[in-house]
Amino acid sequence: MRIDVVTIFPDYLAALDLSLVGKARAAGILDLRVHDLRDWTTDRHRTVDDTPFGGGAGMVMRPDVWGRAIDDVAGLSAGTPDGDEARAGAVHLVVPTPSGETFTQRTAEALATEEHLVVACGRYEGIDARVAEHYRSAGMRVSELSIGDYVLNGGEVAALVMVEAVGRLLPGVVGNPESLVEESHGAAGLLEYPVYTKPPAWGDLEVPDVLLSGHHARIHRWRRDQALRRTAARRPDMVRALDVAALDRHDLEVLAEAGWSVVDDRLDRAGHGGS
Ligand code: 6GU
Repeated sequence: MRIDVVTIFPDYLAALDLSLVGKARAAGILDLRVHDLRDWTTDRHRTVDDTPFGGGAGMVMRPDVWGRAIDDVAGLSAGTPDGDEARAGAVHLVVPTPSGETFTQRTAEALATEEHLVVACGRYEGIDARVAEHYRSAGMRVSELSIGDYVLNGGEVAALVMVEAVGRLLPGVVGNPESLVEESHGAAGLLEYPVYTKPPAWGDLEVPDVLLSGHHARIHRWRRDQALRRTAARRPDMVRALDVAALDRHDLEVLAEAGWSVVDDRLDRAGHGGS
């Protein structure tokens, strides 16, 4: 996979040289290129922003500078002549923005199947809205994505989050693909169960006996119970999204103990039921 990140703060992305993503790059699994947006400015001051039409606070990033940058890293020639349609269709443009759709593990999985991502990091009040509109019209897939309901100063930290979440899903990046299966926000729709290692007693805190028992079926059941309890306690939104048909009788007992019961084929907090 190739990922081009365009930003006015390329140094912010230096962390991607480290750890797992760094290894993926070294192994040739990920071709990650970080670019300075100012390389596509044409004026002496290397201006990337201007005041918003209609007034208001802050600055907006100029579409002409972004257009040159994206055309260049996407391999499009300026003026969109023949052949560019196919190239535009091969690229998925990701624009981190707090006003985007929520980036989730499902989004990461979808993006991990792409051949070429271009990540356009905005600063200030954002990027002129014509940029996303233009590339959609040109046949590029464009995803405006938020990493959560809080405000950052720019798209760089969100880009780090997205590149790491996508990068670790590329075949060969995570050493043991099994570790991708049971983790939180996987297909089961549950948070991960608590984990323990040596020593078996730390002060007066002991590892639950079942985990030392070697009884794999019981360990599996205990972990699932813990995942259900944790999810019930911490993420009511995830409990409501569970497919009731995929839960067994024991799952429903654990959820009932945690205050959740089935009402009209959906889980609801006991006593808050439907119509
Ligand atoms: Cl993608 N950008 C900014 N600036 N703030 C955010 C965000 C993105 N996601 C959540 N907050």
